[in-house]
Amino acid sequence: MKWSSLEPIYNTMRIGIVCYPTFGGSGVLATELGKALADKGHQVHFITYQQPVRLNEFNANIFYHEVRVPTYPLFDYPPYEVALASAMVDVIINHDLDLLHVHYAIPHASAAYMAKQIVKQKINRNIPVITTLHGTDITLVGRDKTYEPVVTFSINESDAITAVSNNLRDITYQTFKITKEIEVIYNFVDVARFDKKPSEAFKKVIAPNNEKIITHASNFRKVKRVDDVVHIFANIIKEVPAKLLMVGDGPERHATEELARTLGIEEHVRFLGKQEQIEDILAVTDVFLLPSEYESFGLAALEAMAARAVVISSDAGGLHEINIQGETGYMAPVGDVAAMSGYAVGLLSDENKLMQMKQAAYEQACLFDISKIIPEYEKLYSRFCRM
Ligand code: GMT
Repeated sequence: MKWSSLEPIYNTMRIGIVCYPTFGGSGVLATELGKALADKGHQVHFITYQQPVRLNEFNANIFYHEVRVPTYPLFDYPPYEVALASAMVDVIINHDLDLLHVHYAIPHASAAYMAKQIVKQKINRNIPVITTLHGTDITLVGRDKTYEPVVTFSINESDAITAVSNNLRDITYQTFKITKEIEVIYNFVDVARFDKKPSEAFKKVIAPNNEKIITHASNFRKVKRVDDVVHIFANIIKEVPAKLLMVGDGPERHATEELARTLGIEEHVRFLGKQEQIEDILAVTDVFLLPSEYESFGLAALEAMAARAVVISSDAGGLHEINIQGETGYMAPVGDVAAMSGYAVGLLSDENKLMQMKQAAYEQACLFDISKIIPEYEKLYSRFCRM
């Protein structure tokens, strides 16, 4: 209950949070936000099709409502959005929610619009809807013609819109005809959770000869350029003894494992799959690689920095909004494997520089600590408080 000592700036609220329950950044962020709000005394209702992965502790202020999508032989595609909107209506009315905060536009913003209309008609109440844009809902999926009209409409119909970085806000304005203000509220990290003492026993297992530890964590989608991670690592171990930890799973995993074998470096690479205790892995990490094609923000990078790992990444999207070139980490153009390898080798060969940058990365992460960002969401919510 670390929040209870803080003075609330207004009364507590009943908040509905809609997100993807998986390991993706938007779901992680939404879950951590809900947990923090519950710790501050707000009542939080998660509405989603599965228990969110980071929702792993009991809190009397947290409620989880599972969206069930009944199947029927006629449905080649079970209508999740309809089931979700109906669940939203049920929770809004029966738990007297003050507002709905949806994370990731598709299909959450349009389902929220539908729920809003139904609640208006049923009980003549206007339920405020806040939509937080996370990245691929805008940059990859949302801009596809198949979805664009609905995405544009439902974003514009939201009572407030937030984006997780300036870069994502700008891209949203460029991509869609948005008629409202998009407010930027940066993603956050619970620094206290990630600033862990490295486990010597774990380190010994991973790097028995005190090799440097390099980590990558993602959903192994094309946008993450996981093959670049392996190529960068192959260059690193030509100069510095090191081990690579690949955390997560997704469509590119098998090809990436194959690449490690083709390059003959498989004995130095461990594919760990999805991991809930990412902070234990980050605690032993020296360098975190994130060479993505695009990152609206790069929550994984921020979590690594909070764990005192130095992030070497592409300079795509909003990554430069969290990392400072040459001070807290390094960035290079997308696909510039040689530059990212060079930065890593230079850093890992200079122990003083490595220590100094790890500390700088940690201090930078502290600027995005949960205690600084949660009040921004509360302030936003308070604009919609019922008096
Ligand atoms: O990175 C992903 O593919 C997952 C995706 C998601 O929506 O779960 O992450 C996006 O949202 C995160 C949380 O706001 C951001 O930190 C990631 O940068 C963003 N990913 C992309 O923009 C590719």
